[in-house]
Amino acid sequence: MVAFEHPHGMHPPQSQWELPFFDMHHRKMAPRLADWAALQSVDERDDRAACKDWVARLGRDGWLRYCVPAAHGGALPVLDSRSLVILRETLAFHSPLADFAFAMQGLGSGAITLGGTSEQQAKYLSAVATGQKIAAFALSEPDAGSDVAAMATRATRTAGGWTLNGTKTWISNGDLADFYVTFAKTDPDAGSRGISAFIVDAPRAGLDSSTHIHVMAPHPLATLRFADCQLGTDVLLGTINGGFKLAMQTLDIFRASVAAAALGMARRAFAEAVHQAKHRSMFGQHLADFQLTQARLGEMSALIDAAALLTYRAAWLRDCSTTQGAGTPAYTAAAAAAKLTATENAQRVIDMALQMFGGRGVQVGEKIESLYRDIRSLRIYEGASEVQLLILGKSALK
Ligand code: COS
Repeated sequence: MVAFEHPHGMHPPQSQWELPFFDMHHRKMAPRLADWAALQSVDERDDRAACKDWVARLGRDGWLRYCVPAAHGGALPVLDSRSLVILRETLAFHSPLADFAFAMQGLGSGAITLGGTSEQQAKYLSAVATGQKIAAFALSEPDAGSDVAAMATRATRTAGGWTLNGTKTWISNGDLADFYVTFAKTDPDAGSRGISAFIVDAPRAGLDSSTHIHVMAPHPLATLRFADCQLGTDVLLGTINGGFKLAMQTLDIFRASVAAAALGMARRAFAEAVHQAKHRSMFGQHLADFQLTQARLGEMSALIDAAALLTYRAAWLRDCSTTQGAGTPAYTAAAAAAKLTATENAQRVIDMALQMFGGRGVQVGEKIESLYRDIRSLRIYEGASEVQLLILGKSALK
């Protein structure tokens, strides 16, 4: 499955959507999206401005509607994991930042879709679907990344609602978002059973998001500092002390889509490598004529296929389960296997592709060079590879 040259740039392969995991509406949507993405041109030198631009375009042209259910302006009755997979794979093929902008609308609003009241859903979800509100998910802390239950941010009840104190960090869309779904301890001695979720509108007094974090690939991140931040009574999301499970259920949905983003980047690197192999002359022949090159392309192709099948299986399992993301053990393990395999395999595929470019591979401005930086964080965020291994190990022992 090789990408092909489109008049407006490289086009991702489409034959994977014929696999039995997908339905007719997926097969219709995918090429429309690929055509749309190929026509977009966004100046990505400033990642914050670019992210806003992508959200506006994705909202204007209806793609963000796949981040919310139909009752609130969404494209389909419920969040459909296979549509999310197609969107992320295709967007990441063209622009990892476009994929990021799309994904954050879903991850940032996912807990509202799963656990919000009808008032909360009405207030936020249709604005997320049109791109009028930018969403964020504030879970990680300086001393609580993989170990979510160790978080120290504290929410205390007041006469008027809640007060938040603490620090969240590595927050995607930090200082850009209109609201943060924020997790905080409401019963500090109860571990994972003492965490609740809150919807925090921004900007607001008591919330400082001015510390931006710069990373190796464009990605708007910031630290959030809550200092006696006063919130009303209507901000509690889901049940009191039910925040850990809500966070895990939200991550369950989006982990399979992170796998899809990694897959999109791997497919792009593979397409670039095939193009390079066919066009690069060396020792009187093309790179593609060397068996070494053919073997390398074969290895890349197998790594991509393995990642794709696990990713599509995870999405299909969730869409076809009656519980729709309620964290069934089989689905949680399938999403973990997909995220682990697709991100690790994509890193290897991109590295192999870069090697085929020689010096050009590390030249700033080359697509393969930016992919090499773009892929790295996917092995860390939304559950590092080690967390996915733990989930799979626990599941095996059950
Ligand atoms: N869906 C629903 N419930 C879940 C769940 C899921 N996917 N995973 C765990 N739970 C429940 C468990 O059933 C358990 O419930 P009870 O208290 O009723 O028994 C509870 O949550 C605690 O589960 P567990 O003991 O497995 O939690 P741990 O503290 O050991 O943490 C890991 C488990 C490491 C898997 C979790 O903390 C994790 O996913 N960490 C990574 C977080 C992450 O992705 N961070 C990135 C932030 S977003 S970029």
